[in-house]
Amino acid sequence: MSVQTTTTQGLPRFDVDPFSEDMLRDPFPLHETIREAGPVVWLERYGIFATARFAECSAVLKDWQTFCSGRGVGLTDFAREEPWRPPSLLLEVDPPLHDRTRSIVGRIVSVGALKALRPVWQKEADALVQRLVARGRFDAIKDLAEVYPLSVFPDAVGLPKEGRENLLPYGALGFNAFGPRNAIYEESAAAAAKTLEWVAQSCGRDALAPGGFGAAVYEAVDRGEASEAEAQRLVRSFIAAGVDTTINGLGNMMAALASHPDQYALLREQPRLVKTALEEVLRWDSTVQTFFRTTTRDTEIGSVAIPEGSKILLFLGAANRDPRAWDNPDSFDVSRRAIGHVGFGAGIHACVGQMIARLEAELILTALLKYCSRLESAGTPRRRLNNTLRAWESYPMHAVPA
Ligand code: 8QM
Repeated sequence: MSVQTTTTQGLPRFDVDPFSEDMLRDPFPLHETIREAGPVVWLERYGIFATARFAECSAVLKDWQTFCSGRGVGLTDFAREEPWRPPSLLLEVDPPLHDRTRSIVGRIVSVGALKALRPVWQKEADALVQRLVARGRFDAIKDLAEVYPLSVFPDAVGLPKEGRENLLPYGALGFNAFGPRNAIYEESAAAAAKTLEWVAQSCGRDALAPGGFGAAVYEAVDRGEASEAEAQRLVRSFIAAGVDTTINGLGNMMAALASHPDQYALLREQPRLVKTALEEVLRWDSTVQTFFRTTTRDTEIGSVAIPEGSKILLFLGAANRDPRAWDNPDSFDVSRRAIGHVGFGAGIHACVGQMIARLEAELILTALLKYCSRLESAGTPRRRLNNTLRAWESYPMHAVPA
């Protein structure tokens, strides 16, 4: 990979822009270059530190006292610049506030709380997959990955039926906003301008259907655990974090399977591998590619001095392919023990909704294995570029009925 590297006092320095369209389209060569250059590097373009190694990413994620989230988990330092929206009360705050909000939401999406949803979501997954397999040819993104989460998740939150077309542009903006204010960001900001009002309205107590995740947040208000304004912002987190992530995770799963027919065949033979396969998808093609932290004090990573107030970019997708942590990291192997990857983060901010994401993916994959004997790519896939998410715009597929 031909990117400029210089080194001062043991710190490799790069001029490359990881958020350029070329790098987002194929980030893996850059990941390897940065990972091999050292435990921490300096990105001249943005004046920030970065790490692409597993041990360093994990250590940073687990040390919330030194590497805080309250100054934003994107490139923008909230201590210097206005965030594009009021900060998330889960993602962009530190303890003690974080622990209170996290425990409210954690209870709402716990394994026990999701039990009742499984049969409903399973019926929906079976019907959708059966329909697509009967058709034979379909677009794994437009017809499946974008359809399934939208058919189950907004109802579970209790969002209004009207206006759900706002969810995708809002989510795309949210994830682009963690990156720089480049053309990708500006385009999605323009496309999402009209969604902000609907999102704010839909997070209010009166907009939410009884029995859903949203209403459960307001029950916490009624018990005195949060204020009405906090509840509105916590419901916003379901919208911001729960839609695009699962859509693109499912899309990446479909792409991984269609491009690895041997692995699909292995799953058909050994369906007990479904759960490990889902973790392997997240390791091999991490939906959330990057997050940032900000240092609260002078510190060190791998004997590199990091001053207080520094932004550090964590290449989660690269960490998940670090040869120091994984054998044959670039090979997609559904029988691998991929648990422990940082695709859901790590530490106190580890994805609170991960059981929802896993449930959706498990139900779709199980239905596929039941109804489809072979899954093949059937045309040229097209990428969707996003500053944070690994995403497909379109992925034509052909399914052979079982
Ligand atoms: C990313 O708004 C939020 O609370 C929020 C938004 C995005 C995420 C998490 C939380 C990690 C999926």
